[in-house]
Amino acid sequence: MIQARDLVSRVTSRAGETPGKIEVFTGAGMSADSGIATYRDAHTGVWENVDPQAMASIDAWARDPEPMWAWYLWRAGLAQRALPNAGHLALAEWAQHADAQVTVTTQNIDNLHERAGSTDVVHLHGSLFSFRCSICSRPWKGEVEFPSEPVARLTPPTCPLCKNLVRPGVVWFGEGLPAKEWDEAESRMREADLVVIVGTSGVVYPAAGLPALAHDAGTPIIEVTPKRTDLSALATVVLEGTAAEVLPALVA
Ligand code: BV8
Repeated sequence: MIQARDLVSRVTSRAGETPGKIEVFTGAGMSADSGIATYRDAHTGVWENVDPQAMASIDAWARDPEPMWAWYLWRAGLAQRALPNAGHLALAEWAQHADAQVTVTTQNIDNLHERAGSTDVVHLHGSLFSFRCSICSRPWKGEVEFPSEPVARLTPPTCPLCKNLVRPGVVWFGEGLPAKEWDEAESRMREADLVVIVGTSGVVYPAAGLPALAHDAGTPIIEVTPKRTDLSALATVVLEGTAAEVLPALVA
């Protein structure tokens, strides 16, 4: 932790100079302490009970959208009932009080960073709380009820403009990431003076390739994770522990 604190103080104590830039890159482990299952942790991963290809891909939607719509609304309800954890709150606190610019780029589709008070959060894989027409892509802002229990099927609404099905505003496997968010994430990684990676296995591309941009630029990287990941080799220092334990200590 000493080395991590030294990396942080080098960025935040540039009195008189332009404030340092800290980019925080988060994955499902960031929300684990809020009770939201991660994707790949064996005993709890959200995909433990669901086949990822069956539920998070375009052809699954084309085949049968109703189970997918039910699964996403259930997950949105889980996320809505979850609370930001001490890790989310520490990051929001850091952005408000550090004399550095702290930005968050997340692979997560929950809204816990925002609800903790982080302001400029980039979502690489979309959000459980945004919806759009599956054909004309018009944003859909209608009323939607999140089920409190998992249900097998729900019928998606239809787009008022073209009458096609409304879909979740998330990125499925085989789909490209949103261009604006991707470009923003790339430039943040390239311009950061320090990168903090929290709670991602580094398995899902192209998002998992982002920290390499910072590493190639010689930027120090702190990784916060309970166990080593595919990204640990890029880290200057790996802080073993959970987001809710380590981030408050690091920010303090
Ligand atoms: C694309 C939204 C092309 C939906 C998600 C073979 C090799 C390489 C790549 C591929 C390949 N085959 C296919 C691909 C591409 C594929 C991919 O990467 N597949 C992987 C599985 C191999 N990628 C894609 O399809 C992407 N699109 O490539 O498109 C293209 C380009 C242009 C035009 C058209 C097409 C799209 C990927 C996005 C998929 N959508 N989510 C939904 O959620 O339903 S991905 C999903 O995984 C989430 O976003 C999640 O965040 C993300 C990454 O997972 P992690 O966040 O890392 O979560 P994970 O469980 O893995 O890890 C959690 C970590 O936290 C663990 O390390 C754990 O130890 C740690 N942890 C646990 N507890 C805590 C903790 N840490 C801190 N505190 C704790 N308490």
